[in-house]
Amino acid sequence: MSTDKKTFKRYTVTSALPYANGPIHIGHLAGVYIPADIYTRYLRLKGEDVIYIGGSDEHGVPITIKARQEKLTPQDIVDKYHTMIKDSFEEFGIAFDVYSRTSAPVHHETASGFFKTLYDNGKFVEKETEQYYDEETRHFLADRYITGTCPHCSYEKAYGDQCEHCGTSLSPTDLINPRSVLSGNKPIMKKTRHWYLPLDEYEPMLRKWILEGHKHDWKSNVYGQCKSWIDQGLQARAVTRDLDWGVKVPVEGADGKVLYVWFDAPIGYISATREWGEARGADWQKYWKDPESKLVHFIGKDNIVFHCIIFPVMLHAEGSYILPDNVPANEFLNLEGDKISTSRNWAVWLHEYLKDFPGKQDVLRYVLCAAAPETKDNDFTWKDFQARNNNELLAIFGNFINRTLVLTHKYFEGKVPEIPVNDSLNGITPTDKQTLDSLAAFPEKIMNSLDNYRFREALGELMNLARLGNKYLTDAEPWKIFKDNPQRVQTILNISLQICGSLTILCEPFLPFTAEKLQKMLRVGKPQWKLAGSRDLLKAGHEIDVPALLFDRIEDKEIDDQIQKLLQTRKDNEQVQPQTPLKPPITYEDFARLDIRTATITAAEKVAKTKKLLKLELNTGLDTRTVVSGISGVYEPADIVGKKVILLANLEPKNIRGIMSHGMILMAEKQDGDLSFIVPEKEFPDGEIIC
Ligand code: B3M
Ligand code: ZN
Repeated sequence: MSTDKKTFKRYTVTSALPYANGPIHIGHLAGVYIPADIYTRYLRLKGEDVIYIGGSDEHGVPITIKARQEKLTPQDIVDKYHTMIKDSFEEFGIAFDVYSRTSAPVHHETASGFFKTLYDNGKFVEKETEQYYDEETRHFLADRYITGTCPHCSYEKAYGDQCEHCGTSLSPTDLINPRSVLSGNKPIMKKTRHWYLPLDEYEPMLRKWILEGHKHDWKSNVYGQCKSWIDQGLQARAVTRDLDWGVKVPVEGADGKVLYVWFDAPIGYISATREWGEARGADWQKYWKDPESKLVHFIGKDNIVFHCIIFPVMLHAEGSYILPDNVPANEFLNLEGDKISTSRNWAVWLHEYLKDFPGKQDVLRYVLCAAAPETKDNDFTWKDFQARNNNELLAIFGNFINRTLVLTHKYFEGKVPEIPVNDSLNGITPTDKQTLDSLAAFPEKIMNSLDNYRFREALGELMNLARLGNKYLTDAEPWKIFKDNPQRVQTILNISLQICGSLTILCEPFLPFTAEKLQKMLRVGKPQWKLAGSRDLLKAGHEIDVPALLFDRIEDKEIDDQIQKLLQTRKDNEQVQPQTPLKPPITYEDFARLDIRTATITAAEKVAKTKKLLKLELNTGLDTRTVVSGISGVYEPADIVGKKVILLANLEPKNIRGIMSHGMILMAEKQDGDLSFIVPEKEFPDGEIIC
């Protein structure tokens, strides 16, 4: 990360606009909203001019599909989820300056105006192409309205814009065996006219801006994705769609067409800023147009191309906007070892958490920041949640504060004791000095981590400060010496209180609810970053309030309940999995005609120019033979040599891609396309009969 300190006058911080077609879950929080909230709270503490923008993304095919499923209008869907998302963010302490929505009139006007400017300035290319069309429902099938087999990984439920199995971004025409999501029918091709943003024309600008300009300060996952997109060659991208839900294309002859959701959604950041500014008579434009404003987009890794390439090209083409200074995208969070999935209900939903753990916002904020998927995918488990609460927040942070405050009341009637300068020990010992010096160094360390978007590291340092306090107090043992040397205890508690004071300030971005409780307990006002590390917050004689516990123990029962809930979800999912219907009965004679045997794979290689096929050499006990099997992608050739398999040995030979295949390996296949060899449970020689 770069250390050069370009200074900015103000900050414009955005976090991805969640689709208003479902509630928020821990994956969203860990990836996007918690880091963005920490960052903006930190900047506010430092007294910076910062605006934190959020809102709901209310257009796009996911919304209209959900509306169809629930037999509601798209507006009903977005109204329901926008309110739910907005309320749960608020309760969770995600402190947006504005939380808007893309169905708002101000957004339609802003997005439409933006398109019009680019259109009038000749920035688009107009093209007539043939696109998939569902004759029965009379819809063009863009993006998620079309599904089929992914040409890269053979996943059968890939969408027209992306394969969620391998992550590749797709066009509808890439899909093998495409089908309409609306009717299940095979689509036809039909002519349509659209506007394209010629990304290829901006390649030199992107190379200079990202590949040269941000090589050192952007995260390597973000930089790497951008580089690979640019190196692969950029193509013109359609920014309009044949749909009726969205921002109407403001051009004559464009009836029935709306802006592509990824064209309008990022403009939502601008509309929300405008809404914020207009509501309070503030100049909102400087947050987007003054080069001394720093624009930072917090997003998940699946949104990188839109925020680093497409939106910047739009902003650049428009001409009056700044480009993002950084796009600190996170990887994904898993839950109990499994990918979070809305459709499988495999998630911890924010609104449910808030109900199940009232008043414990900071615990989840803490755990999700401590385990944030900053550099790689990470896993959330309920056991880890419990351990981090009980062993870290409670045992280290809460315990230190509590002990210090209780002792201050016990020995000094709740008043910050003075460090005596004239006693025999001369007030401050080398350990005291070392502790105060360490304390003074913490704000800088935390600041450095936060400035470089390393939130886990920053939180780790915050906890180290609490550890420092805990150790200092434990080693000093004021309770043992008060009787004989109350003056020494004055120093010990003064220093411990200074650490409490700094924790109160420094924890605010991470644990805002705790910070508020601490401010009340210490009777200090709104925290200011510049006081952290110093001894100016709690002067001698300042009276503090009686302490209350900051964190409660989380018992096994609460965790077991959550785990049970997930196990139930897993069971439900297994039950609703549509099972392949039973085939018609066969006779024993039919079965007996199959020659099925044990065999061993002795060699394996990929079949050139195919995605799924492996050429295998098998030892069957009777002979050695070649079998071509569609297991590439699931198994690597090197991993399966030596594996015992079950072979249908008398299947008539077949020429597959120029290779004669003599038989078929029996596999178990899951609904999602995952495959597994079937193996005898005991050691078995080759050529034994399966009967
Ligand atoms: N709604 C995609 C998502 O939730 C999208 C983000 C828009 S940010 C402008 O992944
Ligand atoms: Zn795929």
